[in-house]
Amino acid sequence: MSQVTTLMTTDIDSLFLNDVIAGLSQQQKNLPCKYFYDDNGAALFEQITELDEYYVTRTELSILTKHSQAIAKLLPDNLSIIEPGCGSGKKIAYLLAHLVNVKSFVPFEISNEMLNYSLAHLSPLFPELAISPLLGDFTHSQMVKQLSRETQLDSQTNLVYFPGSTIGNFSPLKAIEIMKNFHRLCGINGYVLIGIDLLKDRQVLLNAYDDKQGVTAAFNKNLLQRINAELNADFDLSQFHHQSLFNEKLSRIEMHLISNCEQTVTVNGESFSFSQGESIHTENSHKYALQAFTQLSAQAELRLEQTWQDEQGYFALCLLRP
Ligand code: AVJ
Repeated sequence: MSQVTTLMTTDIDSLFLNDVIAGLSQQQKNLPCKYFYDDNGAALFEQITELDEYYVTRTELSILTKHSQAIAKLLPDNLSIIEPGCGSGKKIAYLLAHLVNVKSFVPFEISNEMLNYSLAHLSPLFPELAISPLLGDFTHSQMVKQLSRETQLDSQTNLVYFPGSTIGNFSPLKAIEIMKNFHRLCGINGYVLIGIDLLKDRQVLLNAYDDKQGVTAAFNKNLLQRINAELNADFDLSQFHHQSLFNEKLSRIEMHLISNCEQTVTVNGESFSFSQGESIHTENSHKYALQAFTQLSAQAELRLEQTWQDEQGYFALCLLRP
């Protein structure tokens, strides 16, 4: 079994507590969406990807099925592939199936559970492949800098693979910072392949984040459950409900948890009061026009070389290069 390298500057539990306290102390209460993915949250997200309303995963996989061979043809031999936030590691398999002589695959994940899952999934499929798993948070620029120094990844040619429209979770400014880090990681002759969710009919977007079965609502509320379990908190889950909305001005879906009543919640000894109808903002999912994404990439000094889309124009895979 491959050796997992851990890129953790501080204890992950105290980071979680600090982030939760800081988020709930804001005027507009918020919680970082990266904490959705504990074991239960990761399982709920897998369920979301199979919902009729959630076109995102299905559409991206159809693009990968159709175009992986063409994408692979554009990439050189002896490539190292880094996948930040690889999750279950299923999406890289499409590309790996068409690439020869891959030097190494580096799954980079904040969840140990998901990292192990991706290893267990990929090792038997690609027994020859050198897999070097990394446990860490790719949103921390310091960690990414440490990574490129220690592994000397920046002196070779790499592909940074970032599917799933994970980039949509970040504000444009943070997205630029992350793409700058990808620029550094891929090396001067490298490649960055990013999946983005495109702007589309509002109702299609809203349905994707508020499904009939309530899986997305459960996914959203699981964050409170996790905070209760891990941070000694007492959120009453029956007193919050899920809400999603489309913010036209900022071109993003927002998910919120709305307090059903006036109430006080305690987290690790600190009290937070909620008025009736007050929200905790839990996630943004930015939807891009290709033009806007091209401009964003340019600010990270990456230029768009090629894109692949589905027939409905719901989703795009974008190949970027320094
Ligand atoms: C994993 C970030 C792509 O924004 O669509 C799904 C997460 N949130 N349903 C997204 C999510 C609610 C998802 N990403």
